[in-house]
Parts: sequence; C-alpha cells; structure tokens
Amino acid sequence: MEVKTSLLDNMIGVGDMVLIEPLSEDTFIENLKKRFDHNEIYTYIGSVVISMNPYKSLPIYTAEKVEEYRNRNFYELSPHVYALADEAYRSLREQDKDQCILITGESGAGKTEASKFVMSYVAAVCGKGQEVNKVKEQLLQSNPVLEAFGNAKTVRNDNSSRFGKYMDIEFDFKGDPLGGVISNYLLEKSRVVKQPRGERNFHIFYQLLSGASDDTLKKLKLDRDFSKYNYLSLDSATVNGLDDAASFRTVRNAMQIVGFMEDEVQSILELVAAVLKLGNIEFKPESRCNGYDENLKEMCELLGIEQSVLERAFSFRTVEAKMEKMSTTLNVAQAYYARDALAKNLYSRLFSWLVNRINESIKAQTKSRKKVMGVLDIYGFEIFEDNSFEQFIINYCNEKLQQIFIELTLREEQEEYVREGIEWTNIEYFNNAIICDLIENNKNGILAMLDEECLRPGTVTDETFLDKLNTVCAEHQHFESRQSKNSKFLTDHSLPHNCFRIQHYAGKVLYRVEGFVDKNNDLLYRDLSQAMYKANHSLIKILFPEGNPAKVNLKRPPTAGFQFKASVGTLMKNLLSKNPNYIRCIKPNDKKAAHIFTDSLVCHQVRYLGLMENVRVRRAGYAFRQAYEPCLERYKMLCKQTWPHWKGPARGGVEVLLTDLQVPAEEFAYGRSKIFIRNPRTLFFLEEKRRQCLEDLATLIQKIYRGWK
Ligand code: AD9
Ligand code: MG
Repeated sequence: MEVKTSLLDNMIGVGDMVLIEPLSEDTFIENLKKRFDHNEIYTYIGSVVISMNPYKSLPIYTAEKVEEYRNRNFYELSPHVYALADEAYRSLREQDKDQCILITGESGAGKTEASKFVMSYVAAVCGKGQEVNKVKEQLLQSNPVLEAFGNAKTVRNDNSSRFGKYMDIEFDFKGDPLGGVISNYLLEKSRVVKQPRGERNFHIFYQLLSGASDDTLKKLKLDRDFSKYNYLSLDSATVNGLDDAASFRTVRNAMQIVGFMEDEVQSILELVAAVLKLGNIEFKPESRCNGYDENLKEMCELLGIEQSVLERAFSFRTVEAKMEKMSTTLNVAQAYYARDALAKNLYSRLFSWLVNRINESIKAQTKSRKKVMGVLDIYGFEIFEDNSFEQFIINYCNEKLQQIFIELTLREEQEEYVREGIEWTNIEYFNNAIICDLIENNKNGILAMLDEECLRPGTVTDETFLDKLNTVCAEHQHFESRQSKNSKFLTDHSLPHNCFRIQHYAGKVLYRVEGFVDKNNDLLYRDLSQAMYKANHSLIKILFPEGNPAKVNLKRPPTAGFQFKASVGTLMKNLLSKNPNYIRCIKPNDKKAAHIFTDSLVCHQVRYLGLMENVRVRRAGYAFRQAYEPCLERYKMLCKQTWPHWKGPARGGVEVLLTDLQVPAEEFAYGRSKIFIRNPRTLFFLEEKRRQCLEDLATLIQKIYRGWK
C-alpha cells in the first residue's frame, strides 16, 4: 500500500503527532520545536490542529495556498489551518452537518488570528457572484470594527480580545454564504476607566485621536494629544508595530462596508469622545460639580444633554423606598465612582449596540433552512499579577471550553469504543468538571455565592463575600476531601487577606476580591440613566432605556455573573449540537518575539491542554470511523463484488471491500455499527483510489462522448 503523504517528513518533524515514535512528552515537544524552527507552525493530532504562534508573518496565507488546499483531503498536504477550514466547510456542504470551529489557548497564543484565517479561507472558497461577494465582505469587515472597540494592548498580547466572540456563518444548501450572527460575551469594561501598568485602553480611543482629520477632532472637541486624557494611560500609549492612524482608516472603511450610515458613525464617535471627556471631569468638595468645568460642558454639548441635569446626577442620588423618593448627596468619592460607572456603562453598551448593528447588516435575508458554521474566539486564559472579577470570568469561560474538549475528544471517544464493542484499555486524563462545578454550581458555586451576597440585605462588602466563600468552600472541601482529593479551592494561611485561590486546569490563579461585589451588581444610579435618557442624541437614548421615567421598573436586573453563566450555558449547548473542529493554539514564548521557543512554557501548555492524552487516545484508538452504510456507499466502486450493488448487510460489503483492497487486518476493527480505521494513511489510500476511479470514469465518459460525436 503506497502512500504519498507529507506527514512523515523527518527533516521538519512529523506532521501528525499520532505518528511519532517513540511517543513521550520530550519527543512531542521536540517535534513541535523542530517544526517551529522550520516555520512549520501547524501540526496535527489526528483531526485536531495545533498552531504555534510564529510572531512573524509567514507567506502561507496567500491565494495560491488557498487554491492548494481547496478540495484536498485533510492528510494530503502539510498541516495547515486551511486544511481544517476546508474539511469543515466540505462536511457542511456535502454531509449537511453543522460545524463549529473551537479555538482555544492562552492569551496571545494566536486564536483571533486563527479565526480570521478560517473565515478568510471559507470566504475565498465559497460561492461567487455580486450578492454573495457583498455578504462575504461584510462578514470579514465586521472583524476590524469589533477589534477596534473590543481589543486592547495587554502585557500578554498587543491585540488582546477583551470580549468573547462567537460567530455563526450561515450558508444555503449549495454552500453559498447567506449571512451571519455574532454573539458577544462580557466586555472587560473596567478597562475604560483604568488600565494596569503597561497596558492600554481599547484601541479605538488611540485610533480616533491619531487618525481622525483635524476637522473631525474639532467637531468632537478633542485634542490629538493622548496625555490630555485621564482615561488613556501614558506609559504605553503607542505600541510598536501598531499604526493607530492607519488602523483608524481601516476601521472607518470597514464600517462603511458593513453598512453603517455616516450619521451613525458620527454618533458612535461622539460617544467615544464623550467617554474621554467624562474621564476629565473633576469634582470638588464644596460643590460636587463645577459649573465651569469645560469637560462637563463639552460632553453635554456632544451628547445634547442639559448641563444642569448631568450636574445634578453627579451631585445627588435618588433612592426610592416604599413609594417615597429620597435624595442623598454624593460625596466626592461617590461622584467619581458615579462618573466612572457612567463611562463604563456608556462604552460597554455602545459595544453591544455595535454588535447588534453589525448583526442587523449581516443577517441572512432568507428564512429558509440554513447550514451553519460557528467560529468561537474568546479571550484566552489569563494569569496576571493582579487578577480580578474579569479574569475570574475569562478563566471560567476557558475552563468550560476545556471541558467540552475533554468531553468530546477524550471521554466520548473512549466511550464510543466501549459502546461499539471494540477492545479498549482506558486512558487516564484530568477532568476539569470539578473546577467548573466549583464556579457554577447553582447551590454553592462561587458565582451563586456572589449573587447571594449581592442580593442580601444589610451591609455587603467584598470582605463579607470572601468570608462566605472561605466558610462554605472550606466546608465543601472538607466534604469533598472524603470523596475526592481534588478540591480546587485552595485555602492556605499564606494567602493575602483579601484573596482566594483557584487551581484552574491551566494553573493556579490568585484572585483579589476587591470589586467583585460591585462588578457583579453592575448597577448604575437611576439618576444617571435618566439623565442619559433625556439626551437629545438618538444613540444615547437607545442605550439607556431604563432611564425612561414612563418605564420605571423596580425589579433588579440580573447580575453580571448570572448573565455570563447563562450565556456560556447557551453557548455550550449550541457548540455541542454541532460537529466540532479544534484549533489548539500555543504560545512559544512570553516575549511576543519570533524565533524563541521556550521549552518549559510550551511544555506547560501541552500538559494543561491535555495534548498528550489526546495523542494517546488517538494512537491507541482509531483515527477514523464511519457507519457501514455510508462507508460502503462511498467506496463500493473500488471492488467488483460491491459495485454497483451489494446485496446483504452493509457490514459484510465493507468486509469484502477491505479484503479485496488488501488493507492489512490490523488497520481496522469492526464495531457494532461502524467501521474503525486505525491510521489516517489508510483513509487517504481509500480516498486516493476513489479519486483515481472517478477520474478514469470521467475519461471514459469523455471518450464515449467523443465517439458519439
Ligand atoms: V487573547 O486571548 O485575545 O489575548 P489570542 O487571540 O490568542 O490572544 P492573537 O491571535 O491576538 O492571540 O495573536 C497575538 C499576536 O500574535 C498577533 O497580534 C500576531 O502578531 C501574532 N500571531 C498570532 N498568530 C499568528 C500567525 N499565524 N502568523 C503571524 C501571528 N503572527
Ligand atoms: Mg484574541
């Protein structure tokens, strides 16, 4: 059985980890390194793609490459994210199976870049024509817009996603794109008012100041100088390799393609400017708001708000109790708190509005049944020096994705062997379900406890929350320790007093509780939302519907944690209903630098991503499986006895077929309902035979046709 394959080239390492001999963590890492050194950043584990961030641009995403990978078998060419995209798109089109592309890895590992390569590949190979091209352009151009408003420079990544994004691309029965739907998950809005050292605010602020024309800036009452704005950190305002001015032009252009009207763009920029102005408003003890505060005045002018209304909202707070309204005066600290809360709310609501507005443009214009490819690109696992509610949420989301990976590739795979009656020895792996439970359990999970604390009457502080956590988790742990030794809530007396620690799948993280209660509550004083609602500005009005006095709703909005948990739950259900394709991104070093491969760092990621277990399950098992009927249907032309019709059960037909083709017996196993093929090369061999057969047939038909003429 001769096989042409580029998976076994020893010079540049092995293209599929399944083929490594002998397999150990060392040989695994060595293989990654060898490939990385040769700019081979992709490696397979069966159908899973490992992607190493090269931190330099490689000439492997050209139109020629797209053509090369188009309609080729997954194992035929050297590993590439295009091969995965092609496989997913083809199964969607030919087998009518909805797909999802799950991209995981820690912050800076290359998820967002990978998601864009997948999208651009699919866009390049699907459908043609003016209408279709417009849809594709709009889908692709939604990226720069969302990145401008939702990404920022962090210490881990110069273009770090600060929101989670899931995009469904919808196709018709022919495989032509119809449109898409984007869901976004909790933007890290605290960044609007404060950034950790060495980090920046969201890109759009710098892009606007650097790239807008003098005239635009004048209209927005802005100064080009970043240092004039309190909300823009100074120490890292320009980032090497980022051209804010050029990006602004790209974003403006993208907005136009996506279908934003000029007046909408203007409104959006007014809001961005208003946030910067807000950050410069100052409060004094004698009179909270200084009526002559230039920033306050300009902000009100930008948004069409009566200045006295906003001044009042920054000076007093109305509390409604038992049908009575009481006004309390805000002290200076409370006024600053209110100001920042307003800035965060303004920005994050603007972001959600942008997502909805883009959805409005890109939504499919038909109600007929659609085939769907979902692409998930979330914020990666993060450990900072200082970790707060945002990191907790981000890491919880990553924990859930790891759980899906474990469920589908490790657990399900092994269970399937048992179900199909195939001989199998179980492979041990770490299951992180216990960590997910610690966070999301409805009764005593951390999020539930935080909610309980937020809703409890009386004085609630971050410390009371921590006390509760420590008591309940310690009890739980005591209980747990009798059942399992794996409790992941780590109490130890060396912890700083205001912190708790969780052993996540990807490492231990120390969380500081300061701000947890407040961020979870996510409340905005009604006086402020009412002031915003009164604005003579169409966009602001939409963003603060609760400020409408006619719609006074005393019911408390759900907490941030509760909403996040619910949306992650929906996402997981959605993902589980589709055929998963995995891209597992790895970061080669902590310096954002090309050519550096830090073994220990890579090793850590390989371990927590469960990649070794993944290869072991894959190796011990069978790379490919298919129910007997479709398998026979696909390959029956390769054998005289099965072609054109096989009488009898399909399993018998497949047996005859494989024997006739002289596939060695150790290469396959017969399950109850499926045939299992051990090596991808065998599958490739079958596919190649089939292709030849079809080609011969086509030549024959042409000959006959010519003969007729
Ligand atoms: V985060 O969780 O959003 O903070 P990501 O999304 O995993 O993170 P991202 O895709 O933004 O990381 O990649 C980080 C940077 O690495 C990019 O800005 C590129 O400069 C670089 N990168 C990543 N992948 C590639 C690639 N395939 N080719 C070239 C790359 N550069
Ligand atoms: Mg990203």
